[in-house]
Amino acid sequence: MTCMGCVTSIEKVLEKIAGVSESDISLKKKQAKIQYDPEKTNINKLKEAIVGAGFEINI
Ligand SMILES: [Cu+2]
Repeated sequence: MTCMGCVTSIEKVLEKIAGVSESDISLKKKQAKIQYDPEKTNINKLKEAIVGAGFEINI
């Protein structure tokens, strides 16, 4: 993740996932804060979506 384009891409991917209420991605820190409903989704699904979009993620 190196620019605002990447940030926007990841946010769009996350927004499409059912249960995600908020995503706050920091380019500087290379961190994403994601609020989600654990009954509707889980961290593995979020991870798969981000990896599927072509990004690396460490949880
Ligand atoms: Cu980029």
